[in-house]
Amino acid sequence: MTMEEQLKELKLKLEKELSEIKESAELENLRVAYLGKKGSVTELLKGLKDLTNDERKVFGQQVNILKNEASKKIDEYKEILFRKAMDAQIEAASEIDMSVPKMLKRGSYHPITLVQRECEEIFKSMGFNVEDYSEIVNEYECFESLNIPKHHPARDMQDTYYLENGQLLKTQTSAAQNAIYRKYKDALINEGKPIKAIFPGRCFRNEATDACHENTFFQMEGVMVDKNINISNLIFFMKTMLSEVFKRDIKVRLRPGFFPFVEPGFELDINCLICGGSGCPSCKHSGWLELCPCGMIHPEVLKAGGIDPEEYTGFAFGLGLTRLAMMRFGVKDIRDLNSGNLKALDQFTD
Ligand code: FA5
Repeated sequence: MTMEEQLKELKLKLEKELSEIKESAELENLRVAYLGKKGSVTELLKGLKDLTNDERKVFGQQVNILKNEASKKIDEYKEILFRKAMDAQIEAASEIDMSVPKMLKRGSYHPITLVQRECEEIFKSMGFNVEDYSEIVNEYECFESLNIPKHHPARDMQDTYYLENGQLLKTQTSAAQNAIYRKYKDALINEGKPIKAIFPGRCFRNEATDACHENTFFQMEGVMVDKNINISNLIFFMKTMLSEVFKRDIKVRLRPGFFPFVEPGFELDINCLICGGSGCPSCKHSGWLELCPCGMIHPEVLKAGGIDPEEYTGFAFGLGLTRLAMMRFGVKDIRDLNSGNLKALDQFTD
């Protein structure tokens, strides 16, 4: 076969083989087979030495053209294969939700969220509005409007984090009471609509943590104001809420409690469900857990909210939502709830 025929055949063979290639590994083999040290084109170049000077000039040029063309085509093909691979990857990726971490199973609600929602549903079914309130408040909202003037010793029990502008992180959901009274007082006074509201929220206190105390925890405040509201109304709502949450009879006790914004004031404790009442770290070994202080709203607090205490009375309670979640899900240490440890948390939920 003449050199010319060999060139022609090689060119056709290369084009055919290139068109059949599907993967870049095959393409690399082809490059070696044609352009490698022992490749067909390289062999042709080596054969030039046996030709005459004139022949070498002509064919040398043609072999070099073939070599450059082959190299260019192989590069072009490489680019085509790369694009195809990228398209396939993009198509596969579009079926995946990239925002979901690959290793995690489907998320679940935090135990406190679940208990909060349950309580909200219970109170909504009894005609209460659910209100939202900010975590950063001022001293008037958190203390003064609640009958706790500056330098009152009750402030010592609720040290918190103060901002440079004088605002503070709220220590209790009671901080929203004044705003709620002001929001609904006109409807109460002019239309005779009782104020019935709950307001769950995160609270902050600068205090040492243990199995039943956190520096950041949730409470859910509830208030009802109307004519002739009394302690039996308060006890009815407390009992209904607890029996709905626990779906069984729970032993509770009511004892006197001091809060400057209620008169009289009570501490509502529940029998510790972790130890059954025998005493454990979760209940500070007392068998009882302080869950929901409550009482009849102090006349000064109603006055500060624009409501005449001679005409209206009301009750307020401050449910410890985080502690309720502990009891509901059998969480022995309150700190697990803020730990962000999924292994600890997802055992309590589906
Ligand atoms: C109050 O915060 C009052 N504002 C509650 C109140 C509202 C009384 C309306 C009367 C009328 P106390 O500081 O006891 O009260 O907290 C209320 C509940 O929040 C406690 O019973 C407890 O369940 C929960 N709680 C308080 N401190 C912590 C804490 N450090 N960690 C977890 N839960 C806490």
